[in-house]
Amino acid sequence: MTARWFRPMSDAELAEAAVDLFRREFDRGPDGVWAAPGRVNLIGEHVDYAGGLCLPIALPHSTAAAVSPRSDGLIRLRSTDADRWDGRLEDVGPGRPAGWAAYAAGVIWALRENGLLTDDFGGVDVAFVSAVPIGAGLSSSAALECSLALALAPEADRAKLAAACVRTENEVALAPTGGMDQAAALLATEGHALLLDSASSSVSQVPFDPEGLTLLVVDTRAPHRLVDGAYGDRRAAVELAAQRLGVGSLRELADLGSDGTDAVRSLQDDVLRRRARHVISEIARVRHAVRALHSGDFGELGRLLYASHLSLSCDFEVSCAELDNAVESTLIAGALGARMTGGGFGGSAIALIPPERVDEAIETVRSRADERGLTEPAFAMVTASPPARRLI
Ligand code: GAF
Repeated sequence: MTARWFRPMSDAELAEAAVDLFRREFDRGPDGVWAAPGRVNLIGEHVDYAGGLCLPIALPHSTAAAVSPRSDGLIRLRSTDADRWDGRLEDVGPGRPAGWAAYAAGVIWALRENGLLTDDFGGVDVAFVSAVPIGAGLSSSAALECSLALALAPEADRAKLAAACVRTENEVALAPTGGMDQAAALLATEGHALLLDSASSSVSQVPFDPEGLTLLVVDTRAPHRLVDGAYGDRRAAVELAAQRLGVGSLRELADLGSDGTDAVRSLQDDVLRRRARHVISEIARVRHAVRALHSGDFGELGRLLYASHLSLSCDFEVSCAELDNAVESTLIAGALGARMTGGGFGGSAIALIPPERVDEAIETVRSRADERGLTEPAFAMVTASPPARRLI
């Protein structure tokens, strides 16, 4: 049996598919088509909402939005992956609408709230086509939000667009996520990982070109949902740990080095202590990873990836059988390092692996998944790709 792949679409394919859907649904052509990528995070997981550092790359897989304005106050949303949604501008606000439309219509509300759309905005028709697999922990929702945000406010500062898309998730879709995914979609650049400092919201580009190595993504295809309570529980625990330790965020302790680690040890509650230990140690690993990338030390980067996975699995408890299998199997097959990426509880893993070991890694992941009765995973080989952009 051949392995299952999830493939990117070229910009031309995406644009054509989005225009086709738009024409079929609305009997006219769009004014333009914009796209935004999914992401994998190399390292720095579950730290963005603690003021931490993360290091995502943009994927070659993008979501496209074909868009034309309206003047009658209607919003009409279409997607190849979801039901049609029609509503009015006044139907959109905190907590509404429900479902996938929150992530698209919510962008309009958030852009207006943040002063990035004029008050006379009169509605819009949108057709989405996505090559980012949905529910795979690869930020399909951020790709959707950011493609539409760029279409509606193309001249706006990209960091401001990202902030509006985070408001969309937090306040309209009610998903208590941090800001990593939207920053990656709008601010990452080709050939680089984006070093995001969530404390200051500042970003810098770190060259990511692992010459002679492949970055393999394993979509476990296990169910994954960030609006489920577990993500919010982790965020609440991290915030409670900071409160008990008398700091505004755990980042403040991470910046103290061993004094910060000692402070975390003083937490009486075992669960809070382990959650905080993950955050502090993960921020340190990001700093090491940036140094490893600058010096081209991919062996060290690999060790950091696996240390991150162990911390996420043991201290933060957001891994699962499917993710552990992807990580262990790729390591057995010769990966330099591997880890779950994104929010966890399902979703995807990454492995940094010599190209001649990729086939064996895929076969090992698949056969061990089969032995354990796990869903058959899907694979992609990825490079650090361009951010959100206009296609036509
Ligand atoms: C999800 C969230 F959307 C991000 O903000 C981040 O917290 C990530 O999980 C975990 O690092 O992708």
